[in-house]
Amino acid sequence: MSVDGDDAQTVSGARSGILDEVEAAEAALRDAALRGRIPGPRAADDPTCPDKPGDPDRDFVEMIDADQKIEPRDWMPDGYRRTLIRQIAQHAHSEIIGMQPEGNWLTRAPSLHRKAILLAKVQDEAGHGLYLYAAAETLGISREELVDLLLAGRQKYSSIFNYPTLTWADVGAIGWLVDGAAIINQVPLCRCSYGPYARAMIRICKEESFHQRQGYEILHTLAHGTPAQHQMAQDAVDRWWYPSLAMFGPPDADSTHSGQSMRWKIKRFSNDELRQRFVDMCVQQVEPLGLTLPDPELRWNEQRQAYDFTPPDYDELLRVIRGDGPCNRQRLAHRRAAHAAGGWVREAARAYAEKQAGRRKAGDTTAGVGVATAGVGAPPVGAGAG
Ligand code: FAQ
Repeated sequence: MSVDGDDAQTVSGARSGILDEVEAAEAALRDAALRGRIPGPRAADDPTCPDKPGDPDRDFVEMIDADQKIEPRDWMPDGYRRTLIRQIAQHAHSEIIGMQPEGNWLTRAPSLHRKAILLAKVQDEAGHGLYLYAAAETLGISREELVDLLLAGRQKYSSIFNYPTLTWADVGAIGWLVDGAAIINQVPLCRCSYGPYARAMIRICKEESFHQRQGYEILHTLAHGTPAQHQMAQDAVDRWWYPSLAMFGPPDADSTHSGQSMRWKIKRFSNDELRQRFVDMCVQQVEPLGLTLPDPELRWNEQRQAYDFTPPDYDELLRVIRGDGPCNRQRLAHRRAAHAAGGWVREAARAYAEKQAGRRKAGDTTAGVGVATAGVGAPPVGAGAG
């Protein structure tokens, strides 16, 4: 059974609302580029801009206040650069490590059709990781360095990917809840003040919206199947609900970076604001599934115009972030092994690049054609999304 009638409207309504927000962010990016920019902030001693005695701090704040994008060649405070590298790297690593829980079901998907869809989805996550590493590279750090930091356990990835996928229904719960949380968190990042990150997020959000839909459809099918299938779907939702709520990070009062990141317009909403949005969206969507959310305290609060809910266990979140979740060791060990096994591919790519560079030097203009990157580093905006 597929999602149809009113049920389809519930999930499609939320989906098109999300896509509308992404389209609006994309249009705003285009407008900002067409409007022309205030000359970007330059370091005070920048020789390319002698007639602009610099107050780079002031210019930077002016650009942010005017909702213009900071681009890679603009001067930026060290803290802004460090924060972006930290967040974008953590985001990229999450996409790559996040392939493992669902990848675990590729060989056991219940039909060829399901397998093909899941394969495409897992492959999309790899693509997201690559756009994000490319965006981070525009800040002056290489992908190799970032990968080394991940493998050495010195950079984080999202807590959510340290939980196991025990049944096929978990693949549905990840799509609906984990991708759903990712979208709620990431749509505002399409308006992030750093151009390359904002542009990467436009494309990622469009794809995440399809991911959420596919997870919802898996759960809907199971929930309307046999009693055993229904129970499997409910059990998956029960296990993934609180870890999904924890994805939004610590509560605002304990969030180290939110205040400054919001002033810099990297983050547009606080952790708790986004968590609330997610809860309100899920309450709407769970009903057509015929399932329930595992929270007896969940109820509409007329005064707040939002649902009250039980927060996740933040001590558990801290334990998982520090490396003590159910699958942390397994996830990193698997990534390290995959990285080592892929050494020959990197070696071959390096040899190919060197050969092409040699040919270009020798005057061959066709050398290297067709070798493209994600192109997130430069305006104009919004190309090729969808
Ligand atoms: N897990 O001060 P805050 C996906 C850390 S992608 C681990 O509030 P911030 C797609 C935080 O880094 C999912 N660590 O931090 C997919 C900081 O540590 P530090 C990933 C966490 O940055 C779907 C400390 O706690 N999405 O799912 C977590 O302002 C399906 C204090 O926290 C992104 O990365 C956590 N949950 O806000 C793929 C989105 N929460 O560095 C496959 C971009 C917090 O000081 C399958 N990132 N920490 O040692 C963000 O929006 C933000 O970085 C937050 C955290 C909201 C995650």
